[in-house]
Parts: sequence; structure tokens; C-alpha cells
Amino acid sequence: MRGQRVFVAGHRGMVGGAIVRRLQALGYGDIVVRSHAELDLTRQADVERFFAGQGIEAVFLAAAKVGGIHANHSYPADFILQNLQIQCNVIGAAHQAGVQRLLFLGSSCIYPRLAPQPMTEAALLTGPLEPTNEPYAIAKIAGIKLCESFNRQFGRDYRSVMPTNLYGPGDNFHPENSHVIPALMRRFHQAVQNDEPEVVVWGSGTPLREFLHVDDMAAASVFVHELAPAAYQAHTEPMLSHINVGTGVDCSIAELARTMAQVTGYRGRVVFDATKPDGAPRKLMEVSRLADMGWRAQWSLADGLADTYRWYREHPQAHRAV
Ligand code: GFB
Repeated sequence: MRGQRVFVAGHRGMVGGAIVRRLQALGYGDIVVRSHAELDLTRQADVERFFAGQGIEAVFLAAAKVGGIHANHSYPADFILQNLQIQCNVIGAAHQAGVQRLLFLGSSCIYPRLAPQPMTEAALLTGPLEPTNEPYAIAKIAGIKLCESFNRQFGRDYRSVMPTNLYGPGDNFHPENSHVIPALMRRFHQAVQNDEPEVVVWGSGTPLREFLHVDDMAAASVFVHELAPAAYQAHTEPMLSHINVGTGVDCSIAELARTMAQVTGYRGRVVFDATKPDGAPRKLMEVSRLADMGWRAQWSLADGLADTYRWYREHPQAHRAV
């Protein structure tokens, strides 16, 4: 398996980059990557031409349009359209080119807004979604169903992993469009630098979130990819095939802000801006499927934030629009 020719879609992103590093560390020697300028994954003909000529044997589909609560709310059309396009093009072209194994990366926002906590894989499609990211969630649900449908109709082995909220080196630190960890890290860091007396945190501070270091996500992705088909099938069902990836532990946004203050050395006030949306009240993954397969997260949030802060200070320009 480690001698296979593997395409990592989205290697310039935080998750795709971490998957490439993990594959290299494990001795994968034939990793294919393409920048956005070299291959636009939203263009079907280009993607089909790429797959037809490459002899790819396995795919990690980590390319996606992603962002935090504000970006999802501001660009709903981009989020649903581009994610659907990328998924349809990559999964469809991979199948046409005879690729047997593919790993699709989704998100915990596929689950209903008020799903019982912690959320099992079986909570999928049991209730209404969180409105702030419904278009993105619908695209990710479609990705899972695309994989399952190719498995059922053509005997493919296309698997899906659903990470909880991710963070780490390589994240997007855009002030408005990023997720909460890079947003707060940047804001607390600037407050320390500029000796500001107050940092604003969006929402009420009460939402609960689970956070997973991207290196853990990359390790889980390669772990699931390498499972023998019988092992994957033993823990999944043909029409409930996705696997949650998380730590099994969550914290409130207010607690996260306190930890962030410690990590960045900030000693001023924290205020909550209730005019900003909270999003889902809680999103904790039930991770026993993956634990039963033999994988557990390694990083604690405190260590992971310190690692990310080290990286951010070395890359202060690490922000893009979305
Ligand atoms: O990280 P975040 O945007 O993701 O927000 P979601 C998490 C929580 O942090 C929300 C609060 O309750 C926010 O209101 N928060 C506080 C902040 N301050 C900030 C800030 O400065 N920036 C941000 N971004 N949040 C996303 C989905 O939802 O989760 C995506 O929109 C994706 O589609 C991702 O699924 C994993 O957990 O609310």
C-alpha cells in the first residue's frame, strides 16, 4: 500500500498539507500533488484529463472551500457550489480512471443542529441542520453519499472521515473568515503586542466545541485509508459508512478564550459580543467507531495550541480570504 501512487487533493490547505507530511513520514514515496494554478478541481474536464494520464492508485480528498461561522454565513453559494463541484469532479474522475481506494474528508457540521450529544454516525439525516453552515453541510453529506453510491454500484472502496473542528499549523488566520482558534489566537496575540486592555470574543461564550489538532487528523486519515477492506466494513455499513474523528472532549468558547489568554500571555479583559452568532450549541463527536478500530487522538488542547502559536509567530502572514 505504501508503494502506491497517491494523489492528495488540497495539499496547500492545512489538512492536505498535514496528510502529505504524514504519508512521507510513513514512507509513501509516490505522492502526487497539484496546486490550484496547476489544476482547478472545480473544472470537470481538467480533472478528468488529469486522472486519465496519471496512473493514480489512491486518493485523499482534502480539497474544500472552508471557513468559520462568518465565512459560511457570508458566502453560502461559494461554499455549496465549489464543494459539490470539487467532490463530484474528483470522485467521478477517480472512478472513471479505475481508482479503487479514496478517502473523503467531511465535517462534524453534517449532523443535525440538535443531535443528541455526543453525536454518533447514526445521527446523520435525522433532523434539521445548523442554519449558519447548512449549504456547506449539504455538500459534505452529498460527498459521503457519492462515495457510498460508487461502493454500492461499482464495488469501489471509497471511505469517509468526519473530523470535529480542526486547528493547527497551516491554519487560516484571517480576522473574519477563519475558525475560532486562529481568530482568537491572532486577536489575543495582537492585544499583547499592542498592549490592548480588551479582547472581543464573538457570541455568548457558551457554545461547546471539540477541537482536534490537524496532525491527529492526518494520522487518523492515513490509519483509516490503510485499513483492510474487511476491517473497514466490519465497523461500518454500506449506507452509514462515515467515521467520526475527534478527541471525545469539548470545552466552552469562554474556556477556550481563557486557555488562549494563557497561551499568548494576555492579561487584559475578555468581552463577549452577543450580536455575533453562536452557531450550534454543542458539537461533540462520539468516537467509539474509530476507537474500536484502534485509533485515538494524541494531542491535548493545551499542547496543540502552544504548537500552533509557535507556528503562527513564525508565519504572521498566514491568512487568506477563504
Ligand atoms: O470556529 P467557528 O467559526 O465554527 O466558531 P463553528 C465556533 C464558535 O466560536 C462559535 C465562536 O460559537 C463562534 O461564535 N467565536 C468566538 C468565534 N469568537 C470567534 C471568532 O473570532 N471567530 C470565529 N470564527 N468564531 C463551523 C462551520 O462552525 O465549523 C464550518 O461554520 C465547519 O462549516 C466548522 O463545519 C468545523 O463550529 O460554529
